Formats: sequence, structure tokens, C-alpha cells
Amino acid sequence: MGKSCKVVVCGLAAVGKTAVLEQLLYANHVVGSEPMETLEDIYIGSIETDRGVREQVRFYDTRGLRDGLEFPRHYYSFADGFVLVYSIDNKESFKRMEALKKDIDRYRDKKEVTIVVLGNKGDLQDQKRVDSEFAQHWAKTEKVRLWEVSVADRRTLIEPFVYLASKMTQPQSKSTFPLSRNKNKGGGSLDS
Ligand SMILES: Nc1nc2c(ncn2[C@@H]2O[C@H](COP(=O)(O)OP(=O)(O)OP(=O)(O)O)[C@@H](O)[C@H]2O)c(=O)[nH]1
Ligand SMILES: [Mg+2]
Repeated sequence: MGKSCKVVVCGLAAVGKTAVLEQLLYANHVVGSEPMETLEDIYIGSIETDRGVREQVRFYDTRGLRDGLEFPRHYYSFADGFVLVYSIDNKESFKRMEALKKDIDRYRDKKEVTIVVLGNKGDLQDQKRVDSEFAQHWAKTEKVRLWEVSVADRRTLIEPFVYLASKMTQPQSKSTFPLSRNKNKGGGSLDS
């Protein structure tokens, strides 16, 4: 098993952060069950990446954001990845998610962080307040991947998390290192 990556799951209160994690990892969340406000919980997951390797991921399920509550900055410094959750029936939750994305860009310590965005409660189509195209357009400009998902349909959760685990554990591609002429002075045909 590879190294353990740290992923912070965050967003407005009651958008379904805990439900997403429990459904993904244990398949045991009953939608509409009595909500329990999270303080902080850690889940250890094992996810098979698109390279067919199992990777261990530590998920930090955080306290839902409410009015007057700022997201604690210490989360920005250790995370390898973020799952930003909003709920498609709540415009305010999309705005909070956008603000979180901005703060991640501003405060993150690590050079490489992977961000995925989940528009949860996709089953509530008749109460939809966040337009899908608008959301996808935002994601494109921000260069992040966004999926509309529903805890009621566990299959919708798989792709975002496989993508996240695969991206975080991706081996450094050699082609991303520039071939420097100066540093290769010792020899090799590239210098001549
Ligand atoms: N219809 C519907 N309800 C959902 C979905 N996901 C979660 N819920 C419900 O939304 C409520 C809140 O879910 P939680 O998982 O506790 O939300 P949370 O974001 O962890 O809340 P905090 O920890 O307080 O921030 C619960 O009643 C869930 O059953 C979904 O995809 N569809
Ligand atoms: Mg929770």
C-alpha cells in the first residue's frame, strides 16, 4: 500500500459531507436520516486508483460552515487534497464553496493539491437552485473537476473519489521537468 494522503472535506453545514463519506466508505447512509452536526472526524479509506493500485486516504470530515464561522486555516497547510461540497438545492452553499476554493488558493502550503467539487443532493432536481451549466462553467475557469452526485445513488460517488486518489498519488511525470542545457554540462547529446 502506498503513502497515506490527507484530504479535507469541507463546505456549508448540512450539505451532506458526512453522508457522502459514510456512503462511499461503508454504503450505510440512509438519506434523510436525523442529521448529526460534525465537529471533526477522520475516516480512513482505501481507494483503488485508475492505475489499479490501492491507496490509503485519510479523510478529515470538518465542521459545517455557518454564519460567522470561518474555516480553520490550519486545514490549508497539511492537505494533499480537498473535497468541496455544496448542495444543488442551496445557492448559498455554492457561494461558500467558491469562497473556500479562493482561500485554498491563497493559503495552501503544499505546491500540489488536488481539488474536487461535489454538487450533492442531485436527487432533489425539483428543488434545484444551482444550475449545472453555470457550475460546470465555474469549474472550468477554476480548473477543477466538478460532479453532481447524490448520496441516494452511491455509484455517483465513485468516479470523483477515484479521480481524486489517482491524481494525488500520480507519479511525477518526467516530461514535466524541463531539460536544462546548463545543468547537463557533463555530457550528452542535448548539450551540443
Ligand atoms: N436528498 C438528499 N439528502 C441528503 C443527501 N446527502 C445528505 N443528505 C441529507 O442531508 C442531511 C445532512 O447530511 P450530513 O451528512 O449530516 O451533512 P453535513 O454536511 O455532514 O453536515 P454538518 O456536519 O453539520 O456540516 C442528512 O439528513 C442527510 O441524510 C443527498 O444526496 N440527497
Ligand atoms: Mg457532517
